[in-house]
Amino acid sequence: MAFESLSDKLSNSFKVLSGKGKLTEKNVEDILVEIRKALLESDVNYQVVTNFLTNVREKMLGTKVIDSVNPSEMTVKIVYDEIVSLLGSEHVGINYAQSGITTIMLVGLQGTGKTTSVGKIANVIKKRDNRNPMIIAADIIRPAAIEQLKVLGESIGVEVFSLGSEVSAVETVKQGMEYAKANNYDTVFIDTAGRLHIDEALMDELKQIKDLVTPQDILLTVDAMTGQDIINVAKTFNDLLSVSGLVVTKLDGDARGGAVLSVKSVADVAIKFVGTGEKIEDLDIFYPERMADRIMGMGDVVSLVEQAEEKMDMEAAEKSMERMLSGQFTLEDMLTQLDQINRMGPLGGILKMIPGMNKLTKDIDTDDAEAALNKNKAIIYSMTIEERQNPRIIRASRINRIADGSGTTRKDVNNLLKQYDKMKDQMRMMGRMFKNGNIPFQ
Ligand SMILES: Nc1nc2c(ncn2[C@@H]2O[C@H](COP(=O)(O)OP(=O)(O)OP(=O)(O)O)[C@@H](O)[C@H]2O)c(=O)[nH]1
Ligand SMILES: [Mg+2]
Repeated sequence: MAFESLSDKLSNSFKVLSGKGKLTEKNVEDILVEIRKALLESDVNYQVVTNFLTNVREKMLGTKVIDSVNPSEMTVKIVYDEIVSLLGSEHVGINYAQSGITTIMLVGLQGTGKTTSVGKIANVIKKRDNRNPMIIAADIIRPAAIEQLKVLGESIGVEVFSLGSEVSAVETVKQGMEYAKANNYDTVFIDTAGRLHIDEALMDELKQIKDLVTPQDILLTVDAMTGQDIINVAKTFNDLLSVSGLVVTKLDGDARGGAVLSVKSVADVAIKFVGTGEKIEDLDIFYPERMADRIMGMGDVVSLVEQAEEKMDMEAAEKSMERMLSGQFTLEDMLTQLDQINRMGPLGGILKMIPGMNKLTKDIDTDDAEAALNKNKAIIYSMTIEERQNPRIIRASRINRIADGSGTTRKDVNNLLKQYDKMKDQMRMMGRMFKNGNIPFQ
């Protein structure tokens, strides 16, 4: 399987941090050296590696280290996110036409898997997207190409249109499109001829076909086994034809995988499909996260990442709870809480259990609640720092100023202050319960 050794090397590099309680600049540099080695040895493009490490370093040094999340978990998460972003972040699907026939043209060098991929993708969209596809055999160069396609089409129940090898590819496509229209097909695949190298004759023919039908998708097949070369191939095809997506084939082989990791960021073409074997069902629709899971090579990387996030949230929640329960609750804390509720973070659930806060958040799912939250935030924003930290000084004249400043009424400001007083009392009470050994919220 491709990426196997990259996976091993990455997992090994994370070990540099195991047992380390804290992230220092020194151990950040240590692990970056290891990650760099892992990427370069796996054939990731040099420039891509450099950018990758810059981003990881920045995130590692910029992330507040939280005691309960160990540095190696944090690093796994940061590297994982960076790989996802390298792979394009977003899933890009087939670019179906709003109306009329969607045409998908497959291009690529000889033997990279054009014909096989046409069959695989036609099969998938027929079943999954309920499309009614047809295939045009526009490879008239390789003697057995038409026959290969016909056998393939038959095996998936998709009609293959061909005019034999005596009629030119462009003419075949022209008549094929008319045939598709007359027969109510909604998706047409064009299987084109491959060449050993990119040459003018090939590009001319592909351009003519492109100009004739203006396909919604031009998918370039690249063979993962050919390594860094796929970057140049992708760039060249993209320059000449404006490719809309890549089909990376033969990822089931033992390709080092680095080129696949680099191609999106260097050639700026999204990967849309991945071929994982010779059989018709050996096709993955490309999702950056899934590929990142695979590259990280840790079956449980996703749960690891989730756990790390959860722990970070819990830690933040506990810290703020501690403060509040020790009676240090200020309007500033309240503002932070309102912000958190706004973001609907996991803290929302905990906050809802706090008496008092409950009132402010009870209609949390409605637009009204959102407006109320924002109003309360606006009121606190209109206060001075001193007022936020010591709300007792807020009397009549200050209330007028705050109401004016936040575009609210005196009543709104008074309500917020009452709410705050109540919360503070309740926090104090709970704090005492806590000290007496009772556990709140159970
Ligand atoms: N292992 C593996 N083999 C594949 C994959 N995709 C294609 N192949 C094999 O690669 C070989 C070439 O595939 P084709 O689909 O004929 O490639 P092509 O680009 O149409 O080739 P030409 O038409 O000759 O340019 C065949 O033996 C396929 O079975 C894949 O994802 N994994
Ligand atoms: Mg072919």
